[in-house]
Parts: sequence; structure tokens; C-alpha cells
Amino acid sequence: MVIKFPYQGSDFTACGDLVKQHTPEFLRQLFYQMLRIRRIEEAVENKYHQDQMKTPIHLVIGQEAASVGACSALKKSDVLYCGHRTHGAYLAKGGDLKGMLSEFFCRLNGCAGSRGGSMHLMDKSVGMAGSSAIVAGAVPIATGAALSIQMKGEEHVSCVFLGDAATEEGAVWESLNFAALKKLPIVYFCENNFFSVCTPLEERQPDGVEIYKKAAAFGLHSVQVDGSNVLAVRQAVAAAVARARSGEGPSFVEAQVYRWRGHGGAGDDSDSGYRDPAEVAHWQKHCPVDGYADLLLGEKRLSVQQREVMEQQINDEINAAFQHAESSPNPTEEDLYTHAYCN
Ligand SMILES: Cc1ncc(C[n+]2csc(CCOP(=O)(O)OP(=O)(O)O)c2C)c(N)n1
Repeated sequence: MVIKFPYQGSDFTACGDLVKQHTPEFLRQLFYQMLRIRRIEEAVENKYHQDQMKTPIHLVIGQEAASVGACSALKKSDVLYCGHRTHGAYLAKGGDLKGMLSEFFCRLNGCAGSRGGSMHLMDKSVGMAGSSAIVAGAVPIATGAALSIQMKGEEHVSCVFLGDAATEEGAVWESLNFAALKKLPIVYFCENNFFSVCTPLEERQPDGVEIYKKAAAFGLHSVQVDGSNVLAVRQAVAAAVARARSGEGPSFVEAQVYRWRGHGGAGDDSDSGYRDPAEVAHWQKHCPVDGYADLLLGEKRLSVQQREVMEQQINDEINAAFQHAESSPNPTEEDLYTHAYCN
């Protein structure tokens, strides 16, 4: 059994000297992206009670390093699928913030044309291929995309984000078996945040059977990584992507993370009793964004002033994007008949 409570924060030396392998600009870019996601999520959360965003939301606060680390190893042309917790994946893959917020407000120029809401963000121009609110629903679709890539002899790869609960669905294991059999160019990226809504992992899966080991048993190259360590996540996913691109087949990366907010909506819901608020506080002490900032500051790859400039830029972008979304047109009755297909 994985014990989630004694987590002691990212060990940035665990995978060799990763800081030296990247340029200062690249290291700062990873930080910028994590900070951007954090601030966007906070802004969404703050405004959610106004009830103008007509969509359920599933915040990724606490899981930013997983989104950014994984997507930093993908090219724009690589296709990404995910489940209901989409915001981090969409933004890290290069999705447009105005398009995302407009989608939350169900406005016509939302990235899914107001039809998807937060759980169905997509933007083909950056390879955000789609998401499904059906737990594990995106996994066979991403596997099919990988088969298509292989059959067409294309060079890009397919990647799918899934939660720990998705590994309780048969479709995941059918997909993994097929991908391993056919050596498909795909990376299964499992964000294990230890909960399915309010049910902890230890009440859903047998003690001592780790998720990544099950994937290995299906014949996939499979690793477990600290999902709060952006550099470690990037390293693991980059290796998996390289394998997929060179025809070595599928990989499974289990990133252990912790969501700070409730399963859905704004705020923390720990007081409902399904998890100990002290556990949440413990993980918050080991913040993936601040921990990485401290590393960069210590290694002189980031200055306090650079961080302030980033905060300002992000703040300006968020304000402009909210203004854009809130002033965007609502769909009309006529719009109901566009993008509708029937025979
Ligand atoms: C097939 C299916 N069963 C149940 C649900 C209800 N449901 C929505 S999210 C969720 C938990 C998902 O947990 P996980 O996949 O670990 O992702 P996380 O929310 O932790 O990011 C459940 C059970 C669903 N959407 N689809």
C-alpha cells in the first residue's frame, strides 16, 4: 500500500542533477506554467460562487507539476486526451485561456463552442484532442488514436491522462493489453491522487498492489514518479514519449499527486469527514509550485524580481481573459443546430 501521509516533499536530486540538464529559460518556463495554472485555478475558484460559470469544475490545485511536467515532454502535434479534471492538461498543452474561460461561462466562443464545459475542453490546434467525463472513457479513445497514428506511419504519439479510479474500469486494462500487443505509440499518464471522489484508494484497491505494477504485468514499460516534482515527471514522460516515437511501444507513468480542493466545485471538502484536514495541510506544506520556486531561487535560475514579473503577467492575462469571457456572446437558439449531425 502506498501511504500518502508521510510524503516529505520533492527530492530534486533523486533523478540525477536534472537542473543542470535544462537551460535556465526552460526551467523558468516550467515554473511559469505551473504558477499560471495555480493562479488561474484560484481565480476560477474565487468567482465560482457567483454562479455565472455554468459548468461543473474539477480544480487541479496541488497537481500542477503533473500537468506541466507531462505536457512539457509532448510536442504540439502529439495528441492528448484526458478525463474530467481537464484544466491543467488543457493549459499545459498550450490551450487558450480565453477559450477555456469562455467555455466555463458557456459562451459561444468557448474552446468547445459552449457545448463542453470544463470537462470537455479541446483545442485541436495544440493537440488537445478531447476529454471524457466518463471515468476511463478517454483511455480507449486515446488507444484508438495511437493505432491510427501507427497505421498511418505518423511520427507523433498519443497520450492520455487518467486518474487512479480509472484503473478500476475494465476498459483501461483492455486498452493496455491491446496497446502492448500492438506496440502502440502511446503514454498512459495516471495521476494517482489517492481518491475517487470521497473514497480513498485503500478502500477500493487491495493492499500492496501498486497501480504501475499492474500496468507492468500487462507488458508495458511502467514507472512510478513523484507527481509533485515537475522535473521528475518530465523525465519519466520524456522517456516514455521517446519509446513511443521510436516504435518501442506503450508506457505507463503513475504520478503520485494530491488534490488540495474538493473533488468538484470550489473549496476544500475535507470537513465532510472523508479525509483528515491535517493530511491536506501536510501536502500543502510541500507545495509543488513553491517547492520548485525555492529550488530555482537557490540554484540562481530564478530571481525574486523575475517571479514578480511573472505574477504580474499572469494576473493581467487572467483579468483580460475573464473580461473576454464575460463579454462574449451567449449561444442563440439557432446555434443549437450547428455541429449537430443526423442522418
Ligand atoms: C464510469 C463512471 N463511473 C462513475 C463516475 C462518477 N465519477 C466522476 S469522477 C469520479 C472519480 C474519478 O476519480 P479519478 O479517476 O481517480 O480522478 P480524480 O477525480 O481523482 O482526478 C467518479 C467515480 C463517472 N463519471 N463515470
